[in-house]
Amino acid sequence: YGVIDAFCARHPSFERLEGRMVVEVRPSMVNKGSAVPWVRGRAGADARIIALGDDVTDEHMFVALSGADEAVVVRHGDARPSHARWELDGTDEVHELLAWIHGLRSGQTPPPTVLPREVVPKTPAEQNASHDLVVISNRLPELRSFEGEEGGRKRNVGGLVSALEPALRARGGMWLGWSGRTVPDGQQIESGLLEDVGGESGGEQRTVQLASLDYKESWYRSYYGGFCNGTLWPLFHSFPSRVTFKDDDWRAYVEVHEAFADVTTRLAGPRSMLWAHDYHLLLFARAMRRRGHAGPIGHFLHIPFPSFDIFSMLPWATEVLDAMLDYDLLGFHTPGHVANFLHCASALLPAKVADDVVQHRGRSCHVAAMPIGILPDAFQEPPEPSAVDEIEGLMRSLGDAQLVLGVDRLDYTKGIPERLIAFGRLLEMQPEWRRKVSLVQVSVPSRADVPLYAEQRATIESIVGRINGEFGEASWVPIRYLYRSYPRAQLAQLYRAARVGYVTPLRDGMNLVAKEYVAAQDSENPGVLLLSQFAGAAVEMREAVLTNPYHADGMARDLDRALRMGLEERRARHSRLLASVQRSNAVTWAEGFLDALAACR
Ligand code: ADQ
Repeated sequence: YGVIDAFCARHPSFERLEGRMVVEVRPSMVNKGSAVPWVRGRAGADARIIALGDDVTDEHMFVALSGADEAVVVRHGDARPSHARWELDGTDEVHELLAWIHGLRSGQTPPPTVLPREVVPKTPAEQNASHDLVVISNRLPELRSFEGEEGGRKRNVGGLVSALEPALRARGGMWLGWSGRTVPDGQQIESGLLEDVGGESGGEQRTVQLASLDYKESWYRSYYGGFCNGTLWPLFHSFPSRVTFKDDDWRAYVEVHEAFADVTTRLAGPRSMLWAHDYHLLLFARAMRRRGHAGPIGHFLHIPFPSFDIFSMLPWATEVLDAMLDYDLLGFHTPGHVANFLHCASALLPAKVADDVVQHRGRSCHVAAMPIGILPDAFQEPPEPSAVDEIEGLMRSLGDAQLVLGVDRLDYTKGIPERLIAFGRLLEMQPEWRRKVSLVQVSVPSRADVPLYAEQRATIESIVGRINGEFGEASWVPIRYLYRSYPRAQLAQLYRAARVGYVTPLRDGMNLVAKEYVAAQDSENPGVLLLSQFAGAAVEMREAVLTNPYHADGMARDLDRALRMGLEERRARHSRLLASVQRSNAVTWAEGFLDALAACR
C-alpha cells in the first residue's frame, strides 16, 4: 500500500480503486466504460457485445452498453445490485458459456449446458426500500414497541428503539435484524421486509420499515450462543475464565455476517447510510465493502472494549480488528474503551493510529466516545392508575423500611451475587440497619437457555435464601427477589420509591438503569445512586457514590454512607446528575452519531 500511495501521490492523473480482492491503479479518465466504445469501434457498429464481470468496477462497462448488448454479472454467492440483466454463478459457469459460444461459432450446435439466468427483479416493496438509513442489529425491536397507540400518538418503549426512532423516521429508515426464528440447517432461510410500521402522517415524518432474516439452527448455536455470548460477551467484559474459543463458532460468526450483508445489499440503496450495533456485527462493514457498498457505515459497541491483554487472547483478534477498520466510524461509550481499541489497533496491525482516527489499508476509520443516554422525561410521567396498585402493594409490605433497589437483566456481569453479599455484610457489620432497610432485587430473565445463566439464577436464589434465613424476622424480610420484568411506568415508581439505587455491575458498557434511577427521582427528596466504578456510566456520573463491587466490606460501608446521606447533599448530587442525564440523552446520542458518520465522508 505504501508503494501504491506514493505512486498515486507522484502521478495525480492516476486514481486508485478498491475492487474484489484487488487494488486497481489506472489513468483516472479511463474505466471499463470507456472500453465499450473502443471495442465497438473495432468490431463494427453492428456488433453486439456480451459483457461479463464480477467486480463493482465492471458496472461502468454494463452502464455503457447499448440496448442490443447484453450484460452478465458473475456472482460469488452475493446478491449485490447490478446494472446487468443476466447473472451466472461463479467462473465455472462463465467457462461453460464461453465454450458453448465458441462451439457455435465453429459450426457446432450442441445444446448449451448453462445459460445466464435473468436477474430476479426486486419486488415493488424492495425497490422502494432504498433507505437513506438502515439500522442493523442482532435483535429487532419488539414490534409492539412501534405499534402501540397512546392518545392517538405512536409510542415505543425500548431504550434503543426510543433513541433511534426519531432518526429513522426523519430519514425514512429501515431496521434489519434477526426474525427470532430458527430453521433446520439445509432448509431455506427466509429474509425480507416485514410490514411497514409506525407510518405517521404530516410533516417530514416518513415510514419506518422492519426487515428480518431467519437464523439456521447451527447459527443460533454457534453464532449467537457460541461466538457472541460464549466468546465476545465474556471476553469484552473481562471475564476470561468464562470464555470459550471454538473454530466452528468463529466460522458461524463470519457466515452470519455474510447473510446480514446479503440482505442489506438487497434492501438498501448502494449509498445508504448503514448503522450496525454491538458485538454481534463487528465484521459487517467488511462484508458490505466486499459487496461494493459505497455509502457510510458506522458501528456502535454497547459493551466495553477490553484492554489489549484481554483482547489479544482472542485467536481471531487481528481479523476482527482489521475488519472493524472497514467502518467509517466506530462509537464507544467511554474514552477508556476508545483508548483500549486504539492500543489494540496499534499493537496488532500495521495501522497509523491517531487520537480519533486509524488509517489502515488506505482507509480512514474514525473513532469516538459517545456515551448513550435515555429519554429522561419518560421516567417522570405520572403512572396509569392500573400500574400503581402492584407497586403500592409491594411498598406497603416493606412497612417503614427504607428501600434499596437493584434492577438488572439477570447476567453474571451485573454483579448481583456480590451485591447481595455486600447487603448481608451491612446487616452484619451495622446491626442497627436490621428492620430499617430492605433490598428489592428485580431481575429480568435473560438468555435463560444458556447453562451459565441458569447457574447464576440458582446462585442468586441461594444467597437470598441464606441472608433472609440468617437475618429475617416474622415482620421483616431483608431481601425481596423478583425474577420478572416490569413495564416502564412501574419501574419508574420503584426507582422513585427507592432511597438507594444499588447499581453495581462488575463491568458494564454504560448501564442505563443508573440514568433511569436518577431521572425518576423526586428532586425535592431524591435518593442516592450507589454506582459501580466499573460501569461506563461512572465516567459521567461522578456525583454518584462510587463503589468497588469486588470488595464486599467496602461496598457495605458505601451503602451505609448512601443510606445516611442528608437531604442537602442528596439534592446537590442529584441536581448535577440530573442535568447531565438530561443534557446527554438518547436523541442527542443518536443524532450525534449520525452527524459524525455523515461528517466522516
Ligand atoms: P444491558 O446489558 O441490557 O445493555 P442496561 O444498560 O442496564 O444493560 O439496560 C437494561 C435495560 O433493561 C434498562 O433500560 C432497564 O430499564 C431494563 N430492565 C432491566 N431490568 C428490568 C426489569 N426487571 N424489568 C423491566 N426492565 C428492566 C447493553 C449494555 C449496557 C448499555 C446498554 C445500552 O450491556 O452496558 O448501557 O446496552 O448501550
